[in-house]
Amino acid sequence: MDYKRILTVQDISCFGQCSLTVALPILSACGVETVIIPSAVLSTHTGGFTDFTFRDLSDDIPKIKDHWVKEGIDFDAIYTGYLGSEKQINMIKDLFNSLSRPNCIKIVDPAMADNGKLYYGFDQAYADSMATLCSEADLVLPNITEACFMTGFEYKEVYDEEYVLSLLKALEDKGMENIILTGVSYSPETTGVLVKTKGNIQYYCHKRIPVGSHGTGDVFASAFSGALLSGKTEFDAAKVAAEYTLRCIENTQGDENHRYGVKFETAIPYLIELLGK
Ligand code: PXL
Repeated sequence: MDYKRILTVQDISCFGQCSLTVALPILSACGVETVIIPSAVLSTHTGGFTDFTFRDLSDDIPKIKDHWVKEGIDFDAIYTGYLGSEKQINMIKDLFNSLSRPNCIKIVDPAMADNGKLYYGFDQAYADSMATLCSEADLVLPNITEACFMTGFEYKEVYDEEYVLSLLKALEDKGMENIILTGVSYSPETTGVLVKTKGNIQYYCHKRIPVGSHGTGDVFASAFSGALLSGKTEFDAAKVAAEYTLRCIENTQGDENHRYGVKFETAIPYLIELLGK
């Protein structure tokens, strides 16, 4: 039985259904051994809450790495999400070098912005630094906003295919070869994901639900990474992740008290069905 081991590095937002509290169960559901490094511990995610706690765990990252190197612990894939600081971005580069098995897939979700804005606490220097990490990854998963911040490209709410292709080219110029660009929407009723691998571009278009939910980028990136490691191609993994994320949003709609993350747990059986397990 093919049993893959992935390391994911992102924060623990104790409440809010994002980052590690989403990545760990989703990757496990995909049948992948999931190892974590928490980059920080927050009481909630930063969007939509005030006065949240934030404990930076940067100092632990090199120590955990050193221990694992000594123990010979290594990975088939390393997937990073929300990181707390530029310092941590540089630490991830070191993890890539020290903890990769041969053919390790390095996946970076530059989780730092959405809807034309950087998340609380991030600035352009952080985005520039994230672009350098992305250039060292095998696969990057930015949304349109993140792609714009990493390239200096103008952010647009409404755009056409020519704009998106130029944005892809700008990412390539920054050294990103294989790109999964999320939230690519050419009409109000639809959205989709553009998958560029080895110079080949494919677009998966699906229904758009016009509500903004937190953590859906993390749900998508986790399901994508899990599906990829379970043997899907990049395009098929993007399709699985898109359909699963859509179902999570649908399962959350209509609950006025649930305005933070999505009810991703309720759609885990659907994810397993999509994976064909
Ligand atoms: O879902 C992305 C995310 C992860 N972690 C923290 C966040 C956010 C988005 O706001 O604040 C702490």
